Amino acid sequence: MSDRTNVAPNDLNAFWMPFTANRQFKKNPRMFVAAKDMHYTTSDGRQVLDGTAGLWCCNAGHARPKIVEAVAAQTAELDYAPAFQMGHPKAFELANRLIDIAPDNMEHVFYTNSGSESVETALKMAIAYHRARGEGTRTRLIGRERGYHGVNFGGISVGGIVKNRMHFGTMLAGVDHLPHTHLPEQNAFTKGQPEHGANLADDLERICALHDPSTIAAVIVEPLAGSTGVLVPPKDYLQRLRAICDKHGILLIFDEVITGFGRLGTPFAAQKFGVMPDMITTAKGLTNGVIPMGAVLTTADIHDAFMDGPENLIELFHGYTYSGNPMACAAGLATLDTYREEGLLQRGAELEEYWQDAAHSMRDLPNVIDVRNLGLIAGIELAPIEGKPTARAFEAFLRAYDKGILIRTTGDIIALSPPLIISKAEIDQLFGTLSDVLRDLP
Ligand code: PXG
Repeated sequence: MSDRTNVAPNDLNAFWMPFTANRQFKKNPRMFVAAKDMHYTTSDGRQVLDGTAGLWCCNAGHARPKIVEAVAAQTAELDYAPAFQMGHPKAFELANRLIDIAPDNMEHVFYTNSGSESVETALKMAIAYHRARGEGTRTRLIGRERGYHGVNFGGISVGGIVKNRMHFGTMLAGVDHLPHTHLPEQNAFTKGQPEHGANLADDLERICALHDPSTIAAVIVEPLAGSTGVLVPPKDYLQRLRAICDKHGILLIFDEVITGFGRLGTPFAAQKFGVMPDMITTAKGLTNGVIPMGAVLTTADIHDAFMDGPENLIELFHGYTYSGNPMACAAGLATLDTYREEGLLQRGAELEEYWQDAAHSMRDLPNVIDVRNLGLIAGIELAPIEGKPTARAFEAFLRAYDKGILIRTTGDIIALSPPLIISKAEIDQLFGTLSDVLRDLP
């Protein structure tokens, strides 16, 4: 690999990196050149344990043989098929396989290429669904503070991450937000779902009273908020949200871009919490992160509302050049095979307690002000350095990388979400190294 290690600083200039401190990175680049199972190989030949499944997407680990072979074979067999007015068998097969593992009320699949596109698709479907049923006044969209729904205009409008919104103007009109569910005074260091905060769902009644329910199309939330720093839903919170949506004829969308595909020990978070949404947005683990792909799952009720009018007319004016791309479908099918053969969609439940104990063993380390967890996710919140928010966690990230573990940070929160193939010994290594890092942090 020596030929790939000598990257002169000027060579890094053209690529404007996403969500990255570009200037810091380019002064001291961190490059991966290979990956296998639980590990990345760096350009200087080190092995790094993947504590984040890439970016919450490589749930089966890296370079898994079935997926590698399926993608390679698909390029040679059928590289691309037009997505509109044409089909190919694997797109239908994958949709059926997704419905097999999805919550019982999910019956249809619309393909996208990312989580952001899945969100845009679901929001548009919600508005168009009400219109198709003769309730065209229902156009408002309700998100939640601290929510992350990707980076497109619809997603940042319903999202609640301030930095992702403040630079980009007025965004969509007709959006409102529920309060976030972060209650550290009452819930800090809770194992699993917190006791306090279900009442925060009742704020939807206030929003309904303010705007009138007849103007509201949908509520979108992450069942467990990931990117904002792992906010586990309070007990009964999602049930209450579902009940209020039902009462007022509002669609409930679960954004399961990170919680889908086994992250919480069930195929989808909806099954873990026993709350059935009307739509589920997915991406990431759908193809193990190997080929970009997203999907929106919907009920028959939503789909059928569009299946009206003359049969030779397009029913929904929406879709992407790469919707149901053959390469992505091949990757998706091989990914689902791998999950099934290795029991990975349940593995998060089997490991949950061990993972939880390991995460909570961080609680007495310096500057740790909260530990949160569910399934194979953990959030470890650090007190910020005064006047320098995010600096402490970013320093932890850099030091962890030097010590051979990949972690993610958001604000001053460390978020961990390893591939579901992680062993107990690797969990020990992950948290053992992290505790060394936290002990020595400024
Ligand atoms: N919805 C949710 C809930 C997500 O977590 C998206 C939508 C957007 O997906 P795309 O594929 O458009 O990026 C996401 C993405 C992190 C991190 O470290 C999280 C995401 C992406 C990158 C990093 O928390 N989530």
